[in-house]
Amino acid sequence: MSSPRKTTALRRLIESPELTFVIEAHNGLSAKIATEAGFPALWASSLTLSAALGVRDNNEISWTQVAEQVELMCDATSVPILVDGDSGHGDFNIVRRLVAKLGQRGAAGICLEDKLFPKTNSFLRSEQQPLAEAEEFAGKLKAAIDARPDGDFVVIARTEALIAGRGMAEALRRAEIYRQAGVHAVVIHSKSAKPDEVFAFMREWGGRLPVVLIPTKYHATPAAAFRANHVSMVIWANQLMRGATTRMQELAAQIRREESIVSVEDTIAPMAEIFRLQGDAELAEAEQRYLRGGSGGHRGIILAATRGDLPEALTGGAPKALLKVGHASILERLVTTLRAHEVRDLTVVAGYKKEMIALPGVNRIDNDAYATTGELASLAAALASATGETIVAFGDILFRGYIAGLLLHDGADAAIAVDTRFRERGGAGRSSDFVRLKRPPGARDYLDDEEAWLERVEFAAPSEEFHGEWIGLLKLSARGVELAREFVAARRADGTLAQLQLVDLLNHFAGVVGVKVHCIQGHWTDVDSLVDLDRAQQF
Ligand code: SPV
Ligand code: MG
Repeated sequence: MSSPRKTTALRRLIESPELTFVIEAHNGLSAKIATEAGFPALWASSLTLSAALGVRDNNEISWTQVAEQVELMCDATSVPILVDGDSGHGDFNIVRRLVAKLGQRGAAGICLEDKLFPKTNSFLRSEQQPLAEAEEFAGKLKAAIDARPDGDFVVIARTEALIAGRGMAEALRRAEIYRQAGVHAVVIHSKSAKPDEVFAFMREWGGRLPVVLIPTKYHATPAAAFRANHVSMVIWANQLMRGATTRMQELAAQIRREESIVSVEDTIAPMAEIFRLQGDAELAEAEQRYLRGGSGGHRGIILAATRGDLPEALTGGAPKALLKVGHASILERLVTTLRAHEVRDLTVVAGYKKEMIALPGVNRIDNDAYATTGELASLAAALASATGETIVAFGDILFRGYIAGLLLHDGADAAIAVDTRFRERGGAGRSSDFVRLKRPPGARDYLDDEEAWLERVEFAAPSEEFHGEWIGLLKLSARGVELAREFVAARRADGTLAQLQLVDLLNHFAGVVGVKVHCIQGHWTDVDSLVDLDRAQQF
């Protein structure tokens, strides 16, 4: 069954005996967010549309600008949009054009208020707001109804009589005149902190037409009270804009103060979420359809074949990558982090208890010789089918998402992340993959604005000769993948593949194409020991 037209959908919501909640949106992004939250219709608010554009709610944006914004919002959502038409942006003739054009651009209805043009927001200098003469305003409503692009396009009349201090009798008189003009519903607007006056209106009105409320000021009213008073629709008219404003103010101040984005990075929507909301997945799919060889996203390989050295009691006989850190396993966390950075085609190389490794949408390749081979043999298994840019991660590491981003945005054929604060990591006498850089670090730590290149990496105890610790994350460009494949083939041929690790590949790359190093300071952990596990739980 095809879904009804948006106009029909809005009309059904208005006329249904059920209470409908509608929320404000002010651009395509907020329209998508509100739709995903489940709102069955949206309010294109004059206040928030104008605020989003940095101007006042005094008809400072023209009706054609409103129509442009509304069109983008309609494109962004599958639910109907009720447009705040203010006082109509002019006389009956302008109202006709406004309604026709909004309809052409995908709006499902309009709400017109009985003020003059230009109008002022209802909560500013309310008592001084001049009202239109009711009969003349009724003419605009009739013009709107006659100009509708289809018979279900909703026309709602809003009376500002209570806002302007003209009293209940005047509000009722006006609402009745507008009903007789043929509208589908009325809005009774109020600036009272309590719903008493709008509910008094409801009782006097007696259900002659559906009633819509905008409880910005009487915001504490529970939903049950709206239902008990037979309200048809409640519009939350500005909350998304106000929430976004608060968060933007906090973020801007924090970033300015800290001169860094490192502490905000994980508190804001990942880039991948923005891309998702923009509908990039559809474009990637269209590229596959319309562009020869089109590709979407990066590839990722997670090496999780070995058993590791943690006691069996801890791993419960499961592979180390399945160890729970908080509510999710290390592997699940890795997959989530990589996916947030557009790593779509993910392969886990499994070995020990391989059948336990099963994650939705993640490929598994086995290295059945995991007990007698090293990391390079596991990588070789996955490289056999890999093409294009690929990120490789050890299956026992956790890192902040931005680190994957650093590597994926680097054009080098091989790029790794190296922690220059490795001396602060516990475990005296521990061994790890320590790194020497081609150019020794300066007085301050290496920061990521200085280019750094790998001289060599070795599994060793920490010492003065090293500048950092490789965290177990490597990005290879498409050419890097080819070079790695060649290296693997040569080592297979000379019989050394089984004994080699990823550091051997890195040292080979350092000699032939160079390995770009991104220096970080903490923000990661691996799980090699009980100490590490404890650290990971706190991570
Ligand atoms: C709007 O959201 O623009 C409205 C409601 O018209 S109010 O701000 O209360 O006037
Ligand atoms: Mg408005």
